[in-house]
Amino acid sequence: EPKNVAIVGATGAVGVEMLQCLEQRNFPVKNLTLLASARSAGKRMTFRGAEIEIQELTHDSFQGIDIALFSAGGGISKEFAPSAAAAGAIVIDNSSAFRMEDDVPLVVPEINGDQALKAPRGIIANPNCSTIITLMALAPLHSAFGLKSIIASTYQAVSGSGAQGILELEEQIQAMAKGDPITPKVYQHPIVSNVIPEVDAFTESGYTKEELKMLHEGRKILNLPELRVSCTCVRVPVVRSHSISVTAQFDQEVSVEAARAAYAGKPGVAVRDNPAERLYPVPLDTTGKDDCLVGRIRKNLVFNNALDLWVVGDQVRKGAALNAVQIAELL
Ligand code: 2RA
Repeated sequence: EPKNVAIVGATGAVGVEMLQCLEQRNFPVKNLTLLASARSAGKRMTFRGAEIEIQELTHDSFQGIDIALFSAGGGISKEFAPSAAAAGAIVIDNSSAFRMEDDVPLVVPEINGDQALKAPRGIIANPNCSTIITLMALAPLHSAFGLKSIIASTYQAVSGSGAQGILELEEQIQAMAKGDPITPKVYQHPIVSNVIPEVDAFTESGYTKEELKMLHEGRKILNLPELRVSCTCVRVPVVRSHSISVTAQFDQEVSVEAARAAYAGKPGVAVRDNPAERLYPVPLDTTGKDDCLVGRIRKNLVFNNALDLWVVGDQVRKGAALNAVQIAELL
């Protein structure tokens, strides 16, 4: 029956997309509460043709809320998610704040949706966008051949840095066109006509937090504690879709035909793979769309029982907002 839903971080790139997903998927919303910082309070957003005024987020914002979708950064989630849960809401959190907590399920509905029904703290975590998109391509292959290891390089859209990232790329494209100087604000280097091998903070290991998310979240979501993952995450001048180049090793013999067949009937992912027709996934084709696309499937030339593939998906949608709304639909 209809639910009272709150979006925390309603004005952010993901928050806006969450509202659109609720609307487009006809989620049974009784009342929609939009919560954001004091700076955004008072602004209005439109939901199902009606204007809704944004309210300032406080610890008392969750009375009567059934489902609270959070996408306002880890700090806000850490501070306010417990209050939302205490008020009786189920929290679906897009930040990394709770993902690795043992009593918080980390859910991609098409892969481990049943976990969403076991949320003892009233908090369910949405995985990192590049992890979701990569696993949408690997889960069907894991079922078919038994996944052992992943070597991945990501090509991550600037939307992963939020609206500010999209603005930075747009501004720098203009500046470059006019021959104006380029002063990076969001990233360490110019992102226009460049690629930056630094997503999230560096750790002692030399890997960034983003690269380690693929390892730790991949193990938890697939329930494969021995899964080996080595990942390089790169920011590229693309607006909204992440692309990932993957080499995956399996327990069993693999073939391209069997791999393509493994995707048949799998929701949320589709094969676009026909080299003769120069058909393969590209970011502009997945932007604004629900499905992740997989192509360039071929047997790896170095390792046994290994496949190379290329997967692309909309970072704001399936990488964040859509996945969160799909978890809400499971509830
Ligand atoms: C990024 N995955 O792309 C991170 C957070 N969305 O920056």
